[in-house]
Amino acid sequence: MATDTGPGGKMEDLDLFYEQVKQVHGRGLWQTEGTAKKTATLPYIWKYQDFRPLLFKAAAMVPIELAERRVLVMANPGITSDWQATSTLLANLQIILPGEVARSHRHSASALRLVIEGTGAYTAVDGEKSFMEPGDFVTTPNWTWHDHGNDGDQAMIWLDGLDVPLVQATEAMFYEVYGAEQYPIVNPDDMSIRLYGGGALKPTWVKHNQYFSPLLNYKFAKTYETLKAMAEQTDGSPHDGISVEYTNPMTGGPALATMSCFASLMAPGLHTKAHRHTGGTIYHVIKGKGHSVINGKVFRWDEKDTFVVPSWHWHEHHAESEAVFFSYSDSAVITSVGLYREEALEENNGHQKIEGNFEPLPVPERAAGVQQRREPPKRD
Ligand code: GTQ
Repeated sequence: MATDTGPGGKMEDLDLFYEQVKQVHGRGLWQTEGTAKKTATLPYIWKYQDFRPLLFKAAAMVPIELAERRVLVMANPGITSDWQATSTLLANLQIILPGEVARSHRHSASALRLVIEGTGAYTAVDGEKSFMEPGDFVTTPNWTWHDHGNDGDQAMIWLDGLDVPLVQATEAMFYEVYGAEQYPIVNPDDMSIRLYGGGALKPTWVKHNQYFSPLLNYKFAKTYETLKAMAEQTDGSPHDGISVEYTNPMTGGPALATMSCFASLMAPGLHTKAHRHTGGTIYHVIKGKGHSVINGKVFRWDEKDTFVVPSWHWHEHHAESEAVFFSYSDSAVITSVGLYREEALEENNGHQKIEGNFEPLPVPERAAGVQQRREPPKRD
């Protein structure tokens, strides 16, 4: 058996060598995809008109006690797992009917809500109810107890953003169910809005040195008013229009440590210039209609649609009416570790060459069994 072949040894010796490395659970780095690995996340759009009837069907067919959260995930067809919108984030639609409660639990993943329709439901975070209205941006920081309830008389639907894939990639995922349906209410309703919702004014006597914002609900009325006031003064960013970040009022940092969250206003007819950056982003259309061009493809959007611009993809937006986007990305994480990178398109006055329209993709084959599951998995 030849074990020492010298440089450029015979093929059969190399095969033997690779086999020996494999037997000890090793691999030559040059045999792997290594740094050539490309992202899997595809640019994609999920139409609300497709999902809304299915959410109501889910509400009729799947009891909330069974589902724990009655949620339909928007699964990126480029990603092998069956429930991710990007490599690091989830984008889910949750429905809750009048009188229902989605029981209390907590997890080391953080969550956010962007309310789509209905009023009268709340998210309770560590014993404080925050009542939700369309366009509100609601935070559920990591490891806080949270349940949802609907005290109103209409179904309520919102977009859930979570950083679960990111947390799972670091193997830091923890999950716990509370011992009762709801965590006890210990604070007045909407207390955090009164304490921390003052915009540039922060309370001096509070020491809040957590990783996340203490403000649980950024009301849409206030966000919209701020955006409109800014629009009287400026065109804002050439790439994103009048665009603001939801911040932690105590630090000026991101509202959630792992997810950067933004609202953008675009005037009717505005056509932004293309750029690309790291930080795969999920956009939700709060208001308006138009289209975005992502890596040369046209994605038409209407109110309440959700779409993904993956990391390092060229994108520009064209608002056909006044449009407001909510967006979130992992850029809070990548910026903090020096991985943020951005480039503006120089040629053609900053506009991409159009190569065609987005077409929905066939549903990919995923790991056997994954799509057949009919009931939620049992958890410890
Ligand atoms: O509302 O707590 O979409 O735990 C996925 C997991 C929502 C929630 C989701 C969750 C929640």
